[in-house]
Amino acid sequence: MALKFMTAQEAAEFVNNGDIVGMGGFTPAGAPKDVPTAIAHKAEKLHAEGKPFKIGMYTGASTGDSCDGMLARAQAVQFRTPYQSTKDMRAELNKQNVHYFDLHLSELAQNIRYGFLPKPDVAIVEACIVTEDGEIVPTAGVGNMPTFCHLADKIIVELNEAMPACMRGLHDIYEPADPPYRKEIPIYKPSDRIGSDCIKVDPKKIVAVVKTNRPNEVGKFTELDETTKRIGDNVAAFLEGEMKSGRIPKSFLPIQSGVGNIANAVLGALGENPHIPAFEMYTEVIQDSVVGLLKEGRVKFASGCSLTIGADKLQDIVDHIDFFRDKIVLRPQELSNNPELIRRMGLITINTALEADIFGNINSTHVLGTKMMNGIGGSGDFTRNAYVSIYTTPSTAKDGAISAIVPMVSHMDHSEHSVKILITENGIADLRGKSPIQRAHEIIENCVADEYKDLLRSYLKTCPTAHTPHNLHKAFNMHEAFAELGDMRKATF
Ligand code: 0RQ
Repeated sequence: MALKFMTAQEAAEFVNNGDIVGMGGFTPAGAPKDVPTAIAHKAEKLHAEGKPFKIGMYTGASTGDSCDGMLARAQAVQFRTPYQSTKDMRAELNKQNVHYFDLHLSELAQNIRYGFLPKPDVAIVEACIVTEDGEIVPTAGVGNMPTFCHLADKIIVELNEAMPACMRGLHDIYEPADPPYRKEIPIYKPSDRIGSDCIKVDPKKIVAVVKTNRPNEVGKFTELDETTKRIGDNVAAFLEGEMKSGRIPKSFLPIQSGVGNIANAVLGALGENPHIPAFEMYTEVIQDSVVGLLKEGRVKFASGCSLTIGADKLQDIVDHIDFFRDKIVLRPQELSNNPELIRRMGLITINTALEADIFGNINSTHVLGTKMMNGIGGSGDFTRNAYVSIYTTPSTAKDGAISAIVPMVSHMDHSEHSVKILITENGIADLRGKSPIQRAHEIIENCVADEYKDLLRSYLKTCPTAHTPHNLHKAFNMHEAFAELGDMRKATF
């Protein structure tokens, strides 16, 4: 069946007001670009004519500005899940113009298949190869592409000529059966492959193929500073100690590492530590630092859902594809973040907190308890099922006006039951086997910034004795001091 090539504007005509669209890719890597932009322009035109136009939007994780940014600015999104990180989408959902629900990334595909959420009408996916018999080869990110393609009635493919066909073979596409028919997912180590190298669809569903030529809109990391470097060194020191004490096997265990500047810095530090053996990664986002570590042999294998790396790094992989082909695999997020696999392989998980409390509860998502930052992403999938779960954060934010460690988190994503280790630039709090009050002392003495230690010690003194001592009148005094006086140091207890 001949492929129907057309422009992005023509393809956008397949998307109607009220449709639910499943966008392929994961992070800006592999997310569609030209068609979402054309949908945004279509929305603006219809709005100017006084006509309604909004879509529901499923993705893998975040996307780039040409997708989330354009659609947010065009007021073209009715609801959005499971993760986002662009400035304008964040602003729209915090204004409640977009109904956003934050979901564990491993769950979206099965939630749609189970009927908890409506199926997508249209899948818009980026590919490096699409064939007349319905083979679609993803590019740098997979996300929920297999399920979106399988469930949608219409598929629009962006054939991105900036993404070479030699990427075929990097992917491992597999969709688990649903209960009561689900069986064990037969991945026992990060390099195991269990699926196919492409997504196979009924070619009749491919209603449009749009040729594009666009690099991924992956942002740059900020340079390492003293704080991020010290956090990285503390993570490396902790893991080295665990290995020496025999709690982590000498052959080491696969690492998962979260998104952002801190996560990138931590991986760099692990790579540089001569006492940590070369390791494997089973993670969702393969960030910039991993490419260098693969080349140096410090990372032996990286299984992920996306290559969320700069254009120069992606080019490096393409230029040396024979070297990288047996060292990288990209899977759907249902597999990269699968609780069964995380528990089985014994992942060391390292994620970043916005805020932690003195008892070890973590807020990954809500600035000062109310404003959504990005979303929980995969952090919950990994933390809850880890061999050992680590949270990292600089001890302060906004030049010290915010302490990342507070009496009570203003929103909770990961509870004390799942969080085992907290690490800041000041040190390591090992929360394993400790009661709440013991954890509070461990965190205050080892992790909190010096300028906040006395404040948190004096908070504890105001708390009536109880298993988890809290003073409900004062638990948010530090947050209130920031809201009212611009500085948590001005809190009193
Ligand atoms: O603000 O951007 O205005 O400077 O938050 O903070 O220190 O640059 O941290 O880039 O590593 O991101 C948790 C957001 C950290 C990320 C989060 C302010 C701070 C700064 C960013 P500015 P940094 P990072 C797998 C895992 C959830 C999803 C996840 C995230 C900005 O890691 O989204 O883990 N995680 N997924 O100044 C108010 C505080 C603050 C604060 C920091 N306590 N209060 N503002 N900031 N602490 C990957 C996926 O799921 C795809």
